[in-house]
Amino acid sequence: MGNSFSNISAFQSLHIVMLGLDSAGKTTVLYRLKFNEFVNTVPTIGFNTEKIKLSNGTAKGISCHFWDVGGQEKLRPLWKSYSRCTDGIIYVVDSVDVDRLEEAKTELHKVTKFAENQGTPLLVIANKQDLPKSLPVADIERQLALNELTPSTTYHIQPACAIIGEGLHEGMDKLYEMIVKRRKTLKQKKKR
Ligand SMILES: Nc1nc2c(ncn2[C@@H]2O[C@H](COP(=O)(O)OP(=O)(O)OP(=O)(O)O)[C@@H](O)[C@H]2O)c(=O)[nH]1
Ligand SMILES: [Mg+2]
Repeated sequence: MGNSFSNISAFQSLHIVMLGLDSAGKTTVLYRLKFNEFVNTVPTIGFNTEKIKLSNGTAKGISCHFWDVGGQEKLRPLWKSYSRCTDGIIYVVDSVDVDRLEEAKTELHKVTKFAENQGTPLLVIANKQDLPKSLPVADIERQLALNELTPSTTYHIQPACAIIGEGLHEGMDKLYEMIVKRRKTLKQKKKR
């Protein structure tokens, strides 16, 4: 008997792009998921890519091909081509970097407006929740104006600490659920 997730085979790789401002913690998330340990990072010039088999939660056993693109301003023009036609977008936010939340919002809204990204499920990771001055998730959700994203965008915002990995598997489960739901909807539309 299959469960509601059975229509994505464990052998099929999901294509996931990870975006967000520089220093948000994208590469730390990537290597935490890959090696299940903290890896010290340097700013990404270009991108990192890893194939990762998820090891926990409802998405356990699902293979994902992650693309982690550098977030420095000069690299952001790359985001458009890397996010094109992916199964899911992860947007990592530094929960302490309050001064740049407006910038993070602008860049996120830009990405979700690209024609090729219409309807792509979005996981927002409110990272660095271990730090004492981290903003609560509800505040980040409001400041990023997630409810004003294009109506076709389904999203989940997940508090996390990439250093110890807290919240990452919960977030991936939610993203996976959204991807499965979207595939079902698209399949039903095709049948009609
Ligand atoms: N306290 C804390 N620090 C974190 C966390 N996640 C990442 N960091 C730190 O934040 C810094 C930037 O992390 P990176 O993963 O390199 O950030 P990035 O988003 O890949 O940055 P770019 O490659 O420049 O786009 C590093 O010093 C990390 O150790 C977290 O959850 N908590
Ligand atoms: Mg990086």
